[in-house]
Amino acid sequence: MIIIAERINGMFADVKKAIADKDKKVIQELAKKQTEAGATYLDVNVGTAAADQEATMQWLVEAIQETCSTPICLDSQKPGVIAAGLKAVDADNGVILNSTPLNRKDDDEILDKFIEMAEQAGPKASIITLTMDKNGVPQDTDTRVAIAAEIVSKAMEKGFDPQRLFIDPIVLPVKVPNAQVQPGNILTAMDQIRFLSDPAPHMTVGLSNVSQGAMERSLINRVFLAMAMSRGLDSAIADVFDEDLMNVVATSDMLMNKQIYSDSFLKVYASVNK
Ligand code: THG
Repeated sequence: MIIIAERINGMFADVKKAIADKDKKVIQELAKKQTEAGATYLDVNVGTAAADQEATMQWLVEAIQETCSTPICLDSQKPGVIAAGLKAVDADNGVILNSTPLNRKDDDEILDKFIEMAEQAGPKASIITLTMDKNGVPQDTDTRVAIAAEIVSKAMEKGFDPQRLFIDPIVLPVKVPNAQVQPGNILTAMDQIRFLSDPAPHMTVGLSNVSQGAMERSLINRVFLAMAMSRGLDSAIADVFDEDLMNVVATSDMLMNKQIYSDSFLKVYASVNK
């Protein structure tokens, strides 16, 4: 399971303040701790408050790379902010460009831009694409799958290996009125998205979205993660500081035969994924 640690995001008050104060230490501490907790990648999102998003992205990447070599997941829907991050990022280490829709009303070519930036960054660069287009976020399974199919075929046309694609079916908070059907729709979409190419494209989700505003957040996150992993989810943007959640990751990998069973499988998972 590819775990993208979510905490370096300007949506969190401590990160927002660190950005405003140019306080590297807070960011570096989060980078190190998330790495120790099992992060495969570190998500980096400047949030909405940053005055200059491009300069902030670059500053965050530089600060992180001074203290750890965990690959970075540049999180912005603005190609310019991704490009700024790429200037500083060590792409030979691996990098994810997160995220682009299939297309957007004001930018029909956004997916092409992300693919081009990933190609320029080198063979270890992947992209996360949302099953979303100029009409917005689909609410049903079929539209999600149809958009995912267009994403995969566009990548193939451009000679971009589908294995460098992470498809994100967009998880919405279960608590939103009338949205309670969404988690089920997403699982059904995953059943189909995994067969769009062989080998399958990666699939990822912003896991914590599902429990936003709800009680029992960790429980909701954990159960949805286990359900999604059984449908082929092989990556998630998640809270690595939630030990129970990380144990669910290890256990689901073991139950899905991705890691050999031993009585100490939890410890083995933790040591292999440090
Ligand atoms: N898909 C992709 N990228 C994403 C998302 C996605 N990036 C951002 C986000 N969604 C994933 N990251 C988070 C990070 C935090 C939370 C949810 C998703 C979260 N934050 C607390 C909240 O809103 O309640 C903030 C708490 C605080 O302020 O302290 O839940 O879907 N590709």
